[in-house]
Amino acid sequence: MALIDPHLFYEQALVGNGITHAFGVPDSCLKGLLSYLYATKHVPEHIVTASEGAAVGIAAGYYLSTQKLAVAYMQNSGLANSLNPLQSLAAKEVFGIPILLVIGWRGRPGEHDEPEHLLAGPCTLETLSINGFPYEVMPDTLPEITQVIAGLVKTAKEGHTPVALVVPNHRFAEYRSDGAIQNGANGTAYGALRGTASKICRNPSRVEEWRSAEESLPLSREQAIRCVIKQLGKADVTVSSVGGNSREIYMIRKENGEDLSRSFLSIGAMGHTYPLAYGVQIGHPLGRIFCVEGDGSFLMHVSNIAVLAAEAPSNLVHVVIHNGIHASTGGQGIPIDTNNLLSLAGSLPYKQKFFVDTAEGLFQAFEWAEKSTLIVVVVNQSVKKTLPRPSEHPFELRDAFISSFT
Ligand SMILES: Cc1ncc(C[n+]2csc(CCOP(=O)(O)OP(=O)(O)O)c2C)c(N)n1
Repeated sequence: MALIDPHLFYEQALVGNGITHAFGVPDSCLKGLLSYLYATKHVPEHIVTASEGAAVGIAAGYYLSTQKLAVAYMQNSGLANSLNPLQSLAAKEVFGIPILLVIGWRGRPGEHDEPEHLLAGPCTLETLSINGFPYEVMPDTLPEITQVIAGLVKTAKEGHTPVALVVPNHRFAEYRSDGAIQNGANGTAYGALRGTASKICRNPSRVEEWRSAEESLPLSREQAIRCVIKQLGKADVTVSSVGGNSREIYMIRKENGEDLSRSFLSIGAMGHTYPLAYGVQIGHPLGRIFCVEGDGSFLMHVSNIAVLAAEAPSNLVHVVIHNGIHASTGGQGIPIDTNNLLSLAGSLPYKQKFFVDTAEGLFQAFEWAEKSTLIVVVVNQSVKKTLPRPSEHPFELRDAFISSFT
């Protein structure tokens, strides 16, 4: 089957059907298309949102002011995040707002996929149909796709309803533009990181900020995670977020010949890592809990942190790894620059906050953390091309983790 060229998809299947705007959270099935949009379309034509529900919200508002359909894109694991605004804002039973959902289909029946996709995958079409959202699975050729989207747009407009194009894996060709977006590097986010990392600012009243005056960021995500693992005490555990963060912890633990009893790898549930770690802490008052989370995951449900962090105990340390991108899905930027991310983080009610970008700064923060703590570590965007995925069944990982408390 020939792979679909993202540029032709955009021009023919979307613009050809009157759609010029797209908002959403990245997904690896849609990687080629999203890398193309990220490199060539800018706000407000293309907006990477913090959560899938926000994409539906923007698409609904855009329709209200333009009477034009927009794309709200997402991975099927994020469909649940978007169901509230779909059901209670856009649905034909409420305001009847046409939106084209473009949904990456992980865990499609018959295809091998990771455990976190095995429930949502087979339910995806059913979830759409029980909610009354008409859908089509993306066909193989561009003319067929263009025709299917024309039909969906017609249904959406006539039926005053969201509709969905469900996209199986490996359908889009990779987008390449003179190497500009390979391996996660991207103009906007990287520029923002470089620009703000070159100053040292110390504001002990609210945040301890030790960032080097170097032009380039010395640490990668992997090196930052190595620092976390290195300083763990005997009773300390990690709880880590979806994607590369957990896979790097897995890799390092294996390299060290350690079992996984002191690391819970939360392979799904993007955005819910801090509440998960908070829950672990309730039954683990003695050791420290290091919650290791990517900046995309941190942003997705940051309001949970606003509620929890003030009362969080002294043994919970939240390490947010700020690389400015969704590295695990191909490097699409996160929708906030470093200054704003740090301002947001600085306003959250942890008792201690550290912003660092070197190993020395990170180790110092670990040493000084003695209350509910946030450490934002600003890292560069280099990642290994391939990272191991846990070969153990999630039950095995769960039981190993549980065994460290018994
Ligand atoms: C609810 C939900 N939406 C989208 C995804 C797809 N997804 C998997 S990893 C990832 C990127 C995570 O980014 P970040 O937390 O910044 O970590 P990084 O990959 O940069 O280390 C995304 C969007 C998902 N797993 N779940």
